[in-house]
Amino acid sequence: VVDVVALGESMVTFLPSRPGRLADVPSFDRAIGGAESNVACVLAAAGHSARWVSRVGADGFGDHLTEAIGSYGVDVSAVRRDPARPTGVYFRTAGDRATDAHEVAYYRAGSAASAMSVRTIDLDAVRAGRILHLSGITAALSADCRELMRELTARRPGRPLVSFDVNHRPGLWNGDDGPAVLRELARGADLVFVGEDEAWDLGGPEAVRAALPEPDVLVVKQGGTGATAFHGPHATFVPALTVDVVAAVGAGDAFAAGFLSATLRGLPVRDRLRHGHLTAAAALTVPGDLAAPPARHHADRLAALDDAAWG
Ligand code: KDG
Repeated sequence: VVDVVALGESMVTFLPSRPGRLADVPSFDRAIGGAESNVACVLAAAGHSARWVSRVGADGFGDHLTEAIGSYGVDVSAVRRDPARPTGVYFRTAGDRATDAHEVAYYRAGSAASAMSVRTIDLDAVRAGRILHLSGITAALSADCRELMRELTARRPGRPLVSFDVNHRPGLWNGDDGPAVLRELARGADLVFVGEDEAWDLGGPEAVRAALPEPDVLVVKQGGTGATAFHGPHATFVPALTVDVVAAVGAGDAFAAGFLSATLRGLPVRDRLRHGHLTAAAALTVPGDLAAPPARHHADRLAALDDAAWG
């Protein structure tokens, strides 16, 4: 049994060669992005078995994505090629370090991944892990993708532990049905990650918990402040590490990967949060989405430091 299966769209990502407005940046460096494959890559780099399931075009960018993600040790055998649709790509600006305000230009409408559906995805391959990791981005891609997400978050006996990162991307949703769909999907998950800023103005972490009683664990990420895990009657807060942020992109995925790695290892909730922060710190200090996670023995030693060291 594979440890984690992640399903979602990945894109070839173009990172700016210098700061500035999209209108002014003269050239870009190729990288890879995709919230769910980021999680799979970091988990594989951390020594877990991980599979990424998706669709890409039968084009050079599709080759690059599958090869690059495969090079992390992620199983890409269930990724399908679509001869009729392209691989999605996106461009981003470096953004402002203090506010992380950056421009993103997606070229993904009608992409191969937007044709993911209950008919075009190998559902057995998707359900073969101990954990299935999904994100709200997929639900925004097409009606077929939304149906697939509903199928994968339906509560059925024997399903894997379903992990869901809300990842509300307002620019991908037509109209304002995003929050309602995301809440519905979150209710079908066992473990939910949500950024405090995307917690739908429900009045803070406690109110979000009240609105989402079903998931066993709800993790509210509070940016540079820390993260709170709500589990049963408990709320566990762990402050974030203070790092010199280069780019916040990918940090949420790295946090989820660190938390999931510690979950797979049966560590207590406090240590799951600490491993999330340690893995996120690595991603925060590189320009792209992906950074090597800290080696397990180092991370374990840092996670075991006393509360004073953790702020
Ligand atoms: O979490 C990082 C992702 O936002 C990035 O890789 C692109 O998946 C992406 C998306 O749809 O925004």
